[in-house]
Order: sequence, then C-alpha cells, then structure tokens
Amino acid sequence: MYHFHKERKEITIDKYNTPTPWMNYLSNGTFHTMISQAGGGVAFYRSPQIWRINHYRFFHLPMDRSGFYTYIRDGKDIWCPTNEPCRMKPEQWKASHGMGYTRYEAKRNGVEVKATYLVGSYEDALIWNLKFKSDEDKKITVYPYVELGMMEFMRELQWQCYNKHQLSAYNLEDILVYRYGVEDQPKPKETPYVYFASDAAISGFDCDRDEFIGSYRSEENPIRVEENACSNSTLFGGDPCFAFQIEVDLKAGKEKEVTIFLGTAMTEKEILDSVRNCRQEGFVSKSLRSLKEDWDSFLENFQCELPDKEAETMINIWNPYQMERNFQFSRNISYYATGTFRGVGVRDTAQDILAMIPFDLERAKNKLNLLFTQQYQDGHCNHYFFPTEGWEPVKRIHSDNHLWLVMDVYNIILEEGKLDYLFTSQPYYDGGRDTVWEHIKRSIEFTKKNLGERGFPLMLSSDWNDMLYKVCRKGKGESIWTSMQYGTVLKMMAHLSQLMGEEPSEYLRIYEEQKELVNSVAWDGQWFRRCITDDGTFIGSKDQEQAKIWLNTQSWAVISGMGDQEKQLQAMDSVKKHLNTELGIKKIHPAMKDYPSKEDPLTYYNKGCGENGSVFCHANTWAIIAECMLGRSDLAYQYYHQLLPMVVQSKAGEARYKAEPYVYASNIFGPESDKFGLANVSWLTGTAAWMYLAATQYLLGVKPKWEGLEIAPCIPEGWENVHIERVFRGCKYHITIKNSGSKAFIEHVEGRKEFSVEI
Ligand code: IFM
Repeated sequence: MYHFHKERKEITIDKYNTPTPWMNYLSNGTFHTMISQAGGGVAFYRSPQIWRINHYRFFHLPMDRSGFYTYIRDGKDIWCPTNEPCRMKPEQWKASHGMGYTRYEAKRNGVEVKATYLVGSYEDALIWNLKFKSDEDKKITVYPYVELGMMEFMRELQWQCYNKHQLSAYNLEDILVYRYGVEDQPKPKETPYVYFASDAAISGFDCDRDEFIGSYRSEENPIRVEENACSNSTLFGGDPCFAFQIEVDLKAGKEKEVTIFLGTAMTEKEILDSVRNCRQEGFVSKSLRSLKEDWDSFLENFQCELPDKEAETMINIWNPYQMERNFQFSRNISYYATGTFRGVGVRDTAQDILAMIPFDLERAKNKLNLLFTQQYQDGHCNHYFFPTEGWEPVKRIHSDNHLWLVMDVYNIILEEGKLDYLFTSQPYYDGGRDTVWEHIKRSIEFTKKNLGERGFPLMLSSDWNDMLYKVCRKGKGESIWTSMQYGTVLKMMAHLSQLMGEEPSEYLRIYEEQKELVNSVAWDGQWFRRCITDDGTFIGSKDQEQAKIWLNTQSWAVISGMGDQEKQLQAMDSVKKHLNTELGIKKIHPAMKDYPSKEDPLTYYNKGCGENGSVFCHANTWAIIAECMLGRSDLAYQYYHQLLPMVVQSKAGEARYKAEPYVYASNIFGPESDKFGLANVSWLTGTAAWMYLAATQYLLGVKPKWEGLEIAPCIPEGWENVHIERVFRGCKYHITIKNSGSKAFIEHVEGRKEFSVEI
C-alpha cells in the first residue's frame, strides 16, 4: 500500500482510500496547505482561524472533502488525478508526499497526468502543476476547482446566512479574485484577496459554487463538467468557488503542461504582479528546486546510517519534517483539529522549540522571544495566545508553562556555546522588560512562591497533563510531576548561574529540598505517586482502585535525577510491568471509570481513550530517555522501536491503526478500549519534538554540552557501525560508533569545520 523512497525523501501511497486521510503540509511560512493523498485539504494564509481560504468539512461524510481538484473530461470519461472526488477512477494511480510537496500520478484511457502541488518560497500560492501526456492525439478539457469559504471559519458556522452575501468573487483579466470583506472582521487591512490563475488560456470559469456543482450534486459530479461548459458565473453574495475550463490539445507522446495558482495578495495590483511572476518561464521548476535545496540543507544538520532502517527513515527525514511542521503550526489545524481556537500554546511550543534548536537557532530564539511576551513579571505565563489573530490570550495559570522556558534557554546556550542570548531584552506581558536571564529567574521564583502544604508545586490549572485540572480547584492540590520538572530546570539554572559567575547554591538547595520530598512523600513503594488532590488524597498510588500508576512521575524521577538510584530502577521496572503493551506504553493503569467519584470524575474519557489509559506517545518519549539515562539500552530501544509509526501501524494493522505510517500520533487507544491500536491526532503533537530528542540525544547519544559535543550512545547490543553526521557550532562531525561501550567528549574548537571521531 505504501513505500518509502530514501533518496527522494518521499512516501508513495498506491491506494487512495486509506483508513483516514494521510496528510502532508505544504508551506512557505505564510501560505499553507494541508493536503491528503486523495487531494482533499485546506489552504490558509497565516491563520486558519481568520484567513482560511477553502472549505474543509471536519467530521462530515464522505471524509476528506473538499480539496484541490482537477476534473479531466476525456470524451465521456470524467476523472481526477487525485483519484477523489470523481466516482470514475484512474486505471493506474499513486500519490507521493515529499518534503513540502505532494504529487499524484494517474493514467486513464491513454491519458497520463502528473499533478504536483507545492507552496514555494517565491509567491504566497499553492502551485498546482499538471503535466499531461497521451498515447494518441486527443483534445481533453480540464477543470481545476476549489470551493471557497468564509475566511473566518467560526463566523461561517454561526453567521453564514447573512455574511455570505458580503462576499464577492469575480474575473479580473482572466484571473479569478475572491474578496472577503464582512462586517466586524478582524484585521481587515491585513486580510488578503485570494486569486486563481492559470498559465494557460481559459475558455470558461465559475465563481458561484452552486452554478458549477448544480443542485443535489456534489464534488463527485459537477454539472458544469458533465455538460462540458462553465457558466462564467461571478458571485456578489452567495457560496463562492473558483473553477476554470481549459482546453488541452494533446499530441501523441508529447508532454503538455498547465499550471494553476491559488494565491493571496493584498491588492488587485499585487495580484497582477504576483500572477505575472508565477507565469514566468521556469517558475515551477525554480520553486521546486529551492524547496528541495531548503529541505536538504535543513535535514543535513543530522543524518545517520543505522541497522534499523525504519528508525533511520524517521530520524533522517520524517521526524524532523514533522517536528518543523509542529514548530510552525503548533496544535492548530489537522485532520483532527479544526483550527478554530488553538493559537500558540506556551507549553506546547516551548517543547517544539527544543527540537528546533539543533536545526535553526535563530528560528528557535525568535519563537522563544514570542513566548516571553506572554510571561508576567511574577514569572508565570499565559496558557495560549493568538499573535496573528490578535485575540485575548487564554490566561489560565498552569504549573508547568513557565518552567519549559528555562529548558529552552538552557538548550539554546548549550547549542550555541555562548551566553549572549541571556543578555537580550524581552518584554513582559504585564509591562516592562528584562533580560532573558531575569525572565527565567522569575520562572523559578513563581514556582518557589507557589508551593502547596506538603511542599510540592501547586497544580494550579493542571500541569503537562490537561486532565488534572480538577486537582487544584480549591487551590490546594499539588503536582509531584511538576516538582520533577522543577528539579530538572533547577539543575539547569544552577549550571547557568555558574556560567554567569553567580552563586548556584540556592537552586541546588531547592533541588535537594524537592528531591527529599519526592523520595519520601511521593514514593509509593514500587513507583512514584502522581499528585495530591485538594483534600490531600494521593493520585497514582497502590491504595487507589484506579489510575494507580502514572508514567510521567516514573520517567521524570530519572530525567530529573531526583529519584534515589534504586527507586529510579524500581519505578521504571514498574512501568515495564504495568504500563507497557505491545503497541507502546500506557500513560496510566488501570484506566479510570467513575474515579474518584461518579459525581465528579477526573475524566470523562472512555477507558483506554486519549488521556485515560491510551498509549500516550508524547509521554513514551520520556520513558525512552529515562531508560537511556539508566543505561538500559535494550529496553530503551524496545520502547523507541515499538512506537515508530510504520512499526506500530503494521503491528496494529493498517485498518485498526488508521493514521499515517510516516508521522507520530499523539496517542494510540490502549488495551482497555475495544479500539486498541487506533491512532489519534496524528501530525501535530509534542511527540515529534521529544521523539527526535530521544532518538538523537539519548539513544544515539549525540548531545551538546557547554564545552563541546558529548557522544554517549545507548544503542542495542547487536548494533555495530552506526554512522552519524551532526552539524554543531559550524563544524560537521562525522561520528562512527562501533558499540564498544565507550563514550567520547569532543571539545569545541572555534573555527573547526570538519571533525571525525570513532568510538
Ligand atoms: O500537555 C498536553 C498538551 O498541552 C495538549 N495535548 C495533551 C497533552 C497532555 O495532556
């Protein structure tokens, strides 16, 4: 059904009806398109909340509609190179997702079509390049089509009956133009026009969806294609679309090319300029070339050769690719997430930044600077915010958000080997500004001042685990996991203090204080408890009927170094015994039902779903890291390998797993669910960043330190001859690991460009 292509960095899918849409994201940082293997998807300019371009119907049947379609009318045959949405299918077909582009190759009745979709760096447009070839001389008619919507998706759901009559779509010199201008829209001056243009002559067009599709029809059988003539409709009020009619005269064996551009620009004049640019000779190949160059140079930062080819495919290509998309889109829009009210989450984005640091320090710093704008002078942060839309942030205070910032800063300093970033000045959300160093000191101060009765950090509106929001409703519940996160960053602060010539002892003192609590109050006998409720009950304890053991406090007892040595081992043994399954590690065991009470349960998730006993992939990454830190390489690798998307998909079965085999999902339904093995919320998940760090910095063990690069692999016993190339502080390191059990530390030498090491 699919195969990976290493050199081309592609996955090819030869079945259009995958169990769920298998997506790709095309983007130049401003104009974005999510597109499936069957041509369904959604394009947006900067924000899917307020500048969404076309309709994509979440949760509707048939799935994965609408999209970026081209109808080919060849005599009586009407079919699409994307396979969908026509009922008449190509005789041969395949789709390939690559780095920033998706290609469809189809053939029917002697007509071959290669359709490549990409968003290049030169114009804000989805480029839709069609190459035709026929066995014989033939005249075909081609109808590219996209269904437009109101740019504000939420307003469309609420007020479409009025607002749609404020939309317009019309023909400007054979370029179709859509203007979104409705009452009270946000940022009207920043709202672009949308255009649809072709480099071929058009013989007809439609801007009115109902004219093009016809009543009681759908994208499967548009009336205009059936009748082989567009109606040249414009639209001043109603449901808009863009459709062209293009006559293509094919000569046997000769390739003919037509390109469509779905783009944005701020004025009609800019549209004309942009289209002129798009239509220039060589524009498509130039765009494709620069896309390839950009991705090659991005991925070049870390490449490896491993005995495990599935791991190699993920580490070299798809994991960093997914990570970069997360970094851009946070948890905003996917097949699962409607992109209506998820802005930039401080917690989520701070974790995404961690994996961007080795690739692009400037991008990482810029994003982190954006997060600092959400920090208050007392050290806490808004939970999520909307820098593009300009809406009010969600101001709930969580116990973890501000602490992730420390981790980002520390990793930036280690990657760069300079303290300069600490001295840069960043604003506070509630006024004033200060250096980065002061900002992160205030992160620590906030937690220090917000401890509960037993001395652990207050849970507040939950820690990393969203589900725990009920634990602190009376303001007393405490998070043992946050204590471990706090401990982890306290050690980072102590190290940074030394580098800054300041006294680290206060950080170390608090660390020891928290450590003592973790080992006494939080220890349950065989594992660490998870948290304490307002009324003083421990969650995550053998004394409870349900949710007795939670993954995060076991893995972070190791990551933070706070668990006593034998307790760390025992806790991770308990993970193996109670939480591991053949499809990954569950987050809690047993799943909850009516816990702690029927009247006020901790979660309404069904057993084994989502936060309640699924295999939470994001949290699995920390178990891998913990096992590496304990030096248990076989277990670490087992946990890593079993969650590789293609591995878990094949083990669960394609029909059960459903999601893409080339990107991580947020979670997989656990064994207490009858859907055990169903992957949920793929693409946009913190799993991408952390899995990348787990693989490269812990399993392969190539880790930046202040003085240089540490190579401390924790790979399976049978592995020999692992080759790694890692760019670090301007030098390309060629690393060969013979698996002799030794480690290396390579001191950084300023100006060195290449270095080889064998261990
Ligand atoms: O940490 C959260 C994240 O912010 C959103 N998805 C679920 C995670 C775990 O609850």
